[in-house]
Order: sequence, then structure tokens, then C-alpha cells
Amino acid sequence: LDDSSARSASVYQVITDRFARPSSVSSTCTTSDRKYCGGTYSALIEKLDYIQGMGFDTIWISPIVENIGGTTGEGEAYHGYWTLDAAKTNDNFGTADDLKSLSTALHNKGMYLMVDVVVNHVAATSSSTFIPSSSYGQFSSSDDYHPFCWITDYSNQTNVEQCWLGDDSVALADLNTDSDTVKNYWNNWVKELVSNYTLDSVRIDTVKHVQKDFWPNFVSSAGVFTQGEVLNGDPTYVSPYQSDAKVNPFNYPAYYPLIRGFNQTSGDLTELVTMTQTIKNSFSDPTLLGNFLNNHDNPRFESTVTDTSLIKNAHAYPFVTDGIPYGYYGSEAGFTGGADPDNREPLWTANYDTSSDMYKFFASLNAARKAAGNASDSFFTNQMTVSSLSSSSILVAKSPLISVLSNSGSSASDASVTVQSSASGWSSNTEVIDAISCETLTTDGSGNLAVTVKTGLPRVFIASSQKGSVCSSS
Ligand code: ABC
Ligand code: CA
Repeated sequence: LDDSSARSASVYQVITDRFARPSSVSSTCTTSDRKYCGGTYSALIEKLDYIQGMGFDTIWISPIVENIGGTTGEGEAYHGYWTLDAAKTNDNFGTADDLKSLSTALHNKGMYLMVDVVVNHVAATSSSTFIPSSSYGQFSSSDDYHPFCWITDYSNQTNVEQCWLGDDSVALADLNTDSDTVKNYWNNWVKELVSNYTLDSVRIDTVKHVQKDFWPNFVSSAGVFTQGEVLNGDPTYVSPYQSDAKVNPFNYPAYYPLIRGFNQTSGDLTELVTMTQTIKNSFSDPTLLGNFLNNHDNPRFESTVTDTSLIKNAHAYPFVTDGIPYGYYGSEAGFTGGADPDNREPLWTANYDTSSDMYKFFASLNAARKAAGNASDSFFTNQMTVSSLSSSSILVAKSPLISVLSNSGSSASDASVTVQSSASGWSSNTEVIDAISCETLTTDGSGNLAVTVKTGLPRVFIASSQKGSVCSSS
């Protein structure tokens, strides 16, 4: 994917080991054990309809490279982030041919494959016994590594870039990404990875732990869209990774105000409103940020919030905002796992149910976003305007998609708000449809829309004339 096609994508993130496994495997998968549970590429292929049925077109899978074997004080490498030899594949997930089959199967369905890559480190079971060797493939010399020191000071960027992540159980030996040997290896590696598996995009791990000037060549060698993890909530810290390093960050700056705004009925939504403006002022292109509510590193939103209306409003935000939406597997199944490793539940226990309320909810959000993109060439590139409508609701105006999100909760009484024509762009007497409830409403003689928020649910409007497949199945 190039930037332009990446903007219209909608990504579903899986932990390969936990999404789907062959029916022949029946052992119990206990997240707290942190062990491989048997998920494979071949089993994932069998479930593409489940993902496509929710309207997602891109699947982000776990890192595919060979990882350290056996067990550690933090369990096994089931998540794929503990690289041993990047030139080999992790055979717990299947063969290289199985991965190619996944890529082909996705492309045959008009879908895309995004692979997670880690260049910052390889893994060792202890920092004191780590010895570079041919087990680490090309990185067999001590010159390939930054000398050992733990990251101790996140306010010191040199410490963040050159010291090691991890701990005494699993030390993440920091590669010397300042060395030409290491740089050339990774640039070639990513080019071949994309070509061997016909990848459409790449998710980059630990971006802030590698010096910025490493990234532009790496990104151009990949030759496809990249979304990178810069785990920091401060937009002034994150934005240079887009403008200078050429990696499009995940939207951690919006993530924290998003959860704080919607995790309780007394949440403050003005923090999110202000942040969206700061993001517009700080980033060179907010329409290429990666928006998410859940992922594999943070407690699921549902681990602390049980109100279904709050949950739906928070999940709606990434789909109606500037940037690329990321859904995390299991959100549609109502999973409630907390911090790593609890947020990495096996999906098979939920039986891939396509009739659940949340499954249909994600399908509605994706349908609305798609209809907006089909109706307007500039939907994905135009920047939204976010404003307060009341103390418990905000307007996200990204024409032709106009959303009212609220944190009043499911027990709230009906509340009236008005969407002004100046914000929506709608003219007088225009019929619009709410993609969530499928209710139709009509603007008044001035183009303003009177909206009633019922039981605190999100409202995601598009003109009926532009609705495409929105609400076609109800
Ligand atoms: C293992 C165990 C866990 C245990 C953990 C300590 O060690 O399994 O149970 O809790 C992989 C695995 C993990 C594993 C780790 C370490 O490896 O998935 O299960 O955890 O062995 C990426 C990936 C992540 C992956 C790795 C390593 C990196 O997405 O899945 O983990 O390849 C840091 C890194 C970030 C990394 C994250 C896990 O740790 O920067 O790249 N994620 C602050 C720091 C961040 C830091 C974060 C969490 O804490 O600034 O750099 O992320 O430790 C905001 C601030 C932020 C602040 C947050 C908490 O608050 O703005 O700066 O982040 O307000
Ligand atoms: Ca580093």
C-alpha cells in the first residue's frame, strides 16, 4: 500500500498465536502461563471471512521471525517479539509457505497483509550471559550490539536509544543500529521480507528506541506503508517521527485522552477536543496516524469499563476520526483482559460468533467509513474538526461523516444536541442516516440537525444519498 491507499484501509490486529488454531489442537490456553497456544497462519486463513465480515480489509499479524525457544521467567516467545535469527521464520506459526499462502489468500479476497517487524533488539535470557553468536544469524559479533546497560531514564533519549529494554529474565540485546553493517542488513532484510511475502504494509516495533536517522532508509527500503510504535503520549515527542523519521506513528497522543474521556460518565471530553487540535498543529499529516482503543500492550478498555454505551463510543472514535483505524481481535467478542499477558486471550473460546452485538457494531463503523470514502474523494485527506456539543458529548465533523460521541452512559436520559450546518456541510431538508441505529433524520430549513442521544449511544451520520451499504442488512 502507498500512503493514499493506506488511508482508506481498516486494520484488524491479531496475535497470531491466539487468533486461530487447527481444530486438532485442544489444549487449554491460559493467558497467565505466557505459553504458545497453537495459533497458525493456516488456521487464520480459514477465518478470513470472519474478519472481512466486520469490514476490516487489512490484517496485522505478530512478528514472523525465529524467536528464542524454550521458556523464560516471562514464559515463551508466543508473541513473536523475542527475535533469535531474523533470517529464519518462527515455525510455531507454520512454514514460510504457509505465510505466503496467507498473503495470497488475503489478496484473493481483496485484503491486505501487514507484518510486525522488530529491528531494535534480539532476545537473550540474561544480560550477563548474552554472547553474540551465529544463533543470532548475521548479528554474531559484539560490534553489532550497543554495550549492555538497562534503559533507566526515559527523559534521556541517548539512554532510550542505546541501552537495553527488558529485564533479568529476558534481556533485549540492543542492536547497534548506528553501525553500517547493521543498517545495511536491516534495509536489505525488509526489502526481501516485503517481496518474499508480498506484504502490503509493515508495523514497526520500538521506533523510539532507534535513532531517528536510521528510519528514512529503512522505510524507503520497505517500499510500502509503515505504521510505527512510538510509545509516548506527548505529541511534540511523537510528531518528529513522522516528519523526520518518515514513520507514521500510532496515535498514542490521542489514546490517553480518549480512554480518560470515555472510561467514566464523568470523564472530561475537553482534553480529547484540545488534543485533536494539538495533533493537527504538531503532525505533518494527522490523516496517516494509526488510531486504536485496544492493542496487545495495554489493558483492554473493557477491563475497567463495563457500560456498553461508553465502550461503543470509545470504540467508535478511531473509525470516525482522521487517520487509520485499528481494531484489536477480541474486542468484537467482548473480551475484558487487563494488562499483558491477560489482554492476549485465545479467540477460539468465543467461537468466531458473527451475530454478537459488538461484531455487528464494528461492521457498522467500517461500513460508515467506507461509504464516506466512496462518497467523497477527499474524505480520507481532509482534516476533521472536533468540538464540544455539551459537557457529555463531542462532534467529530469529517465530512461527509458526522459523528456525535457521548460519555453519558447507557442509563442516561435522552439528551438533545444540535449539529450546525456550518459544521456538517449539510443543506436544508437533507435526510441523513445513523449507521449505528439505522434511524433516519432530516435537517431543518437551515441545514441544522436536531439529534437526540439515546441511552448514551454513539451517533454516526452520513447523508442517506451517500449511505452505500450502511444499514443494508437491517
Ligand atoms: C514482558 C512480559 C510482561 C511484562 C513485561 C515487563 O515484560 O511478558 O508480562 O509486563 C514484548 C512482549 C511483552 C514482553 C516484552 C518484554 O516483549 O510483547 O509481552 O513483556 O520482553 C513493544 C511491543 C511489545 C513488545 C516490545 C518488545 C515492544 O509493542 O509488545 O513486548 O519487542 C516500552 C517500549 C515499547 C514496548 C513496550 C512494551 O515497552 O517503549 O516499545 N512495546 C512508558 C515508556 C514506554 C514504555 C511503556 C511501557 O512505559 O515511555 O517507552 O514502552 O513500559 C504515557 C507516557 C508514556 C509511558 C506510558 C506508560 O504512559 O507518555 O511514555 O510509556 O502517559
Ligand atoms: Ca536501540
